[in-house]
Amino acid sequence: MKKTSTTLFPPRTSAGPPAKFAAHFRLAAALLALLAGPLWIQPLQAQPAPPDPRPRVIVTTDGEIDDRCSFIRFLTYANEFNIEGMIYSSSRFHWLGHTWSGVEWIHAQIELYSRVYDNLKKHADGWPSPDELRSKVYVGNISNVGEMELDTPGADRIVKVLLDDQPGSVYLQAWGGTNTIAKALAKIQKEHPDQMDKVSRKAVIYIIHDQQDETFRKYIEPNWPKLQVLVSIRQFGAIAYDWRRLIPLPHRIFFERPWLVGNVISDRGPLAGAYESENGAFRSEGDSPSFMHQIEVGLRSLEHPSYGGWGGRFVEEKPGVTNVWRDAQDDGDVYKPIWRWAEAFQRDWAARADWCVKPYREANHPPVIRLAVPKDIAARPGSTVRLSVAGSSDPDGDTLRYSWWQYREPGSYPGEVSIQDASSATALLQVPADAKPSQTIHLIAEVTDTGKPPLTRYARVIVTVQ
Ligand SMILES: [Ca+2]
Ligand SMILES: [Ca+2]
Repeated sequence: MKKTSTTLFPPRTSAGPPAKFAAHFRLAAALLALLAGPLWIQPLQAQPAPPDPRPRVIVTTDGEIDDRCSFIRFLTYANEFNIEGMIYSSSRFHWLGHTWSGVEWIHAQIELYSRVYDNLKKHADGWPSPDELRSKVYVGNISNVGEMELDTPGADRIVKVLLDDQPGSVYLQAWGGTNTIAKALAKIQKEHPDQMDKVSRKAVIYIIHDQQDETFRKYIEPNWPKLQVLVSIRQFGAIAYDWRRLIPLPHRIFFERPWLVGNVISDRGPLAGAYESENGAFRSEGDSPSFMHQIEVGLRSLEHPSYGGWGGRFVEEKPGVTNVWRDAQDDGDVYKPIWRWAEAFQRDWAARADWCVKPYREANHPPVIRLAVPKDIAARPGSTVRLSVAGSSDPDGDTLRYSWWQYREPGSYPGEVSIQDASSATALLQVPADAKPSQTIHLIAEVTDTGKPPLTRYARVIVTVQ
């Protein structure tokens, strides 16, 4: 039973540093013991574990049927995040007493997760135990649409995480209204006004549709102008109820009944089996982009909202006024920043469903990308830039296929570039002679294995013209 870490960011265990680093620590300790004797060992052992590099995330959800679909996918990626909270919240569609799905369904899904947890651990490190997940479930502000007056355990949990001293961003996902998040921020504003700058730097809010209640536009936006907010107003629709109309045909088959039943729902255990499909076809997961944004697949999407990744791509709404980012368009299509990755993220999810039930050797695991050139490169117009992911590997020993392509929209050079050997691990970019200083060109290395289902990981190189 082979077990490897398939995450790019190894998880922290409570006993010490991430698994990949632990080996280095042990080796370093052994070498030091040989060289310098035991006196040197003591300070090394006393070093604190490095912080968990995974994104810290808090889900707030209104429990709609498509939230429940999204949550099943979320749990199959639970090892990719440092999950700090899963919080019931309201929306203009759902609140206590109004088409409300109750405050038990998250626990019910965690119960299903507990039945596949041991098998998931065969495939990757970092899975939270079911009890750890249960301890992070809270009831937030659910009494009415937009209610942000009551002190609730959910809002208090957000306050606690935002005020703590752990490094890194905290991603607050609004799968419903923003009212529980707004309540937490209002409490910080009232009781800890000196912490507002820190919280503005630390929190990132990802909102699915800004009209699920009025608390974002009426309270958060005017009171927290520096806080980064990504608002998916339309692009989430690509994988919501209207997916059949919005996803082009080559990608659409990964949402239709034959593919979904055959690759995700059927024979993949109780968690995937509980997916509330529409007669076997994809129903809707309008809220999934809010966490797919934080799955580390190599696209560097957390570095800047305009870069784009599995959770979509964004442009600044009111430059210089607020830090709010809204839907970008790729090729003039507001849905393309999501659906352009659909084949890859659906197949990736199918592999996760396999991980729920299959032994390591019978499931696929994604390639591990090794970027052999700097991720940021400065180059003169007319020059040739070497791009390389040579040395990338696959934990299953699969053959890798490569595709280098220009992601034109996030770059500021407006034209198309020529890439030589674009289907090889190492390619050559011809920087256009008419490129102007400070313009940027984004190059994506898409690396796909030959496993079943084929899995894709990426690297992004950003060339800045000198
Ligand atoms: Ca929702
Ligand atoms: Ca593989």
